[in-house]
Amino acid sequence: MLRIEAEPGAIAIAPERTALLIIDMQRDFLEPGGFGASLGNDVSRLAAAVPPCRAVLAAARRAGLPVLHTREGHRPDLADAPPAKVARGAPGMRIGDPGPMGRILIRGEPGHAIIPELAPLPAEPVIDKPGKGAFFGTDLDLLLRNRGIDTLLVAGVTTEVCVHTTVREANDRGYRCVVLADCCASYFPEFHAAALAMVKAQGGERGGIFGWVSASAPLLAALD
Ligand code: TIU
Repeated sequence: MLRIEAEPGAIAIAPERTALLIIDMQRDFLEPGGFGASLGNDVSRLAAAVPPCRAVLAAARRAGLPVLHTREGHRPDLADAPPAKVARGAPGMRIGDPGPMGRILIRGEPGHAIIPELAPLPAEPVIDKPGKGAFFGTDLDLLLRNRGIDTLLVAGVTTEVCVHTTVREANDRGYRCVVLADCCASYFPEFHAAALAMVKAQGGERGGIFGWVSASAPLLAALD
């Protein structure tokens, strides 16, 4: 067992039952001209999460932890995109509209790709998800259960949207979640802070209401 310093208290993890889950580190959210920018966001705010994510990804690979990546996006014909979600963007910048990185938030387009710094290895599953949560409409739960995973180290963007939704879904399915604070980011620093506070609130020795929050450094120290 590895002991990770975290809040509201340290957590012991069994490496053979723990996976790293990296949420939506896609060009569409981190680079100008994609879905994140189309919603009016300053995408440069997400850049700080990339180096810690890289370090954790490298350490997880060295330690032999399963790594899974997710991508938010839709079929080219938008059959899996709820009309209410498509209608949300500004006209001409909606899901499926052409942008500088191809059609916005559409599978197979350049903007849908995971950023090169965090590119998945061939053996690492990539979960394509139509929603904010990584369990909704995907086979993520099946993949995790088949590998005997009961604990998730969660990184990615954005903290209060897809990371938090996924952590909530994971809780209801019985997984323990450790959110890696500096490996997550939001377009809104105050939402990032609040989302992390929510995870670790109402807790004690055995975690907060949604799990644990740790920085990458204690995890790296435990893994290396
Ligand atoms: N808008 C926003 O903050 N996030 C998303 O739409 N998706 C994810 O968080 N991946």
